[in-house]
Amino acid sequence: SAFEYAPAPESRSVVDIAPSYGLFIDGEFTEAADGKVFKTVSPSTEEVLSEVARSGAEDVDRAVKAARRAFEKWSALPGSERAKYLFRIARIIQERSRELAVLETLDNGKPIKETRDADLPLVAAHFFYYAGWADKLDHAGFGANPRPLGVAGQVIPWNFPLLMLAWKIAPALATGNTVVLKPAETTPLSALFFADICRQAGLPKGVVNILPGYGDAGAALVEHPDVNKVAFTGSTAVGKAIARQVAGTDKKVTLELGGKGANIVFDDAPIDQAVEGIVTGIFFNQGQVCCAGSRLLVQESIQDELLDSLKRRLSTLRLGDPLDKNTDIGAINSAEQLARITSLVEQGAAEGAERWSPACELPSSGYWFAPTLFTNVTQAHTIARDEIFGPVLSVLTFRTPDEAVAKANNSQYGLSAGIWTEKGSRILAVAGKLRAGVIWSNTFNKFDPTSPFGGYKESGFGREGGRHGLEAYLDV
Ligand code: TXE
Repeated sequence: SAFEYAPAPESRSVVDIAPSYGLFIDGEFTEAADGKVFKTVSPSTEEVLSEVARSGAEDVDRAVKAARRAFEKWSALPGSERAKYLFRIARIIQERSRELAVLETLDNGKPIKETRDADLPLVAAHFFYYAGWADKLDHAGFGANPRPLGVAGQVIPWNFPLLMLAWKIAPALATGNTVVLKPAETTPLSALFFADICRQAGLPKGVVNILPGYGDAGAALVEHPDVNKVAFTGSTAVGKAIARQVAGTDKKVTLELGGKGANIVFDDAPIDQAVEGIVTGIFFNQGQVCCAGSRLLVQESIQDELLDSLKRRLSTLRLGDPLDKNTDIGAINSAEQLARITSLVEQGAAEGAERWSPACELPSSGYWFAPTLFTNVTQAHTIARDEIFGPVLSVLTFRTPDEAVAKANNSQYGLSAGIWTEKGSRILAVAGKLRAGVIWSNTFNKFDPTSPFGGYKESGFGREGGRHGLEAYLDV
């Protein structure tokens, strides 16, 4: 079975999960005003992990009011004082990273290898990085005395729950804003754990408020008249709805939406290295990554060799218990997401693309999808156009660099791209023509807090990360 090679898994006893959690408003955990709750389940087992208070409009109002009250003092603190809190939060995240990694893996379904080695180090790095900015804002070219915007309403998705929280909260606090954040309904636990870390760090009450709940709570937060800045990561459909909602108000908004990244492999690329990059590009986090390299564009002359090698590599991927340190492919985050992936894959086959998966037994409970490769894909196919957000790679071919660029840019999205070649001049020439916010060469899905991240076209607007990420939270 998928579990037979599993050595002792990282134990879930590493982290205490309470049977129920409240909302975090004004430094206290509290019930929802209407008493509503929802269950959060582990996608790999369907076990109920906890029952969580569900925010409604009244809770949003309470939280925004608390954030507004806290804003007066927080924004008046010298940057060096705000930095101390952020450094403290960063250090506590490091100290508690084992608990957080297990918690995130349980609530999200992603492999412990990823939460331990990618998510958590990046989360801490983000807080360290923005802590370093807090006392330097006057000297960073924003002009004298740049001002925070006020209360930031932040809505995040489930694919990198804690990392998306870090991308949103760290720059907001460094610049003197206060925050009301709504985590996704399928992954509320690490954000609530983070609320506890804020208390442990002695963060003043109301500076950070966490409102677990559904889309209605997100919409109420975006709508609230006392929210000055909206930051959203999620689907393009909801991003457009939010853009409509804030149009005609004075709210600032950044949107980080879907993608259909092209991973372009030229005939001079080292094949083994490219195969690793393709695998990381689309199977990291089960492909539930906005900047995933979900379209492989391979130069026609090396197609056969590359695909043979890729198939051999996919046959070695281990799918199963996400708490097992050897697991490469974990569970899909929810039944809804699994249904979305399944339906797009069926459509791909129905439209005539050729489907291939390695032999791979799926566990009997939980939400699972085998790594999947589609060849004979044309640009007209739905699987070459729509974001699947799953472990599914669509392979297209090209003959010339210009054709590669044209195909890569033939998308409603423009978030990420990859270029594999030994020729430096080609990297620069091709990168200059790609309409994507993030372009990797000879690597993929590498993240760094110093680098701005965000999309062209329907992948959204605004940048998170780096110096640019501060601008979104300042009046300059
Ligand atoms: O996204 P939603 P879903 C893409 C991916 C995926 C698809 C659907 O293709 O298959 O979106 O995923 C909150 N006002 N991405 O349905 O609904 C919601 O509660 C305010 C790409 O999960 O956009 C959650 O907190 N908020 C993406 C968050 O929005 C609303 C990551 C995201 O959920 C709302 C996730 C509303 N009207 C999905 N409706 C990426 N860019 O990485 C929902 N929400």
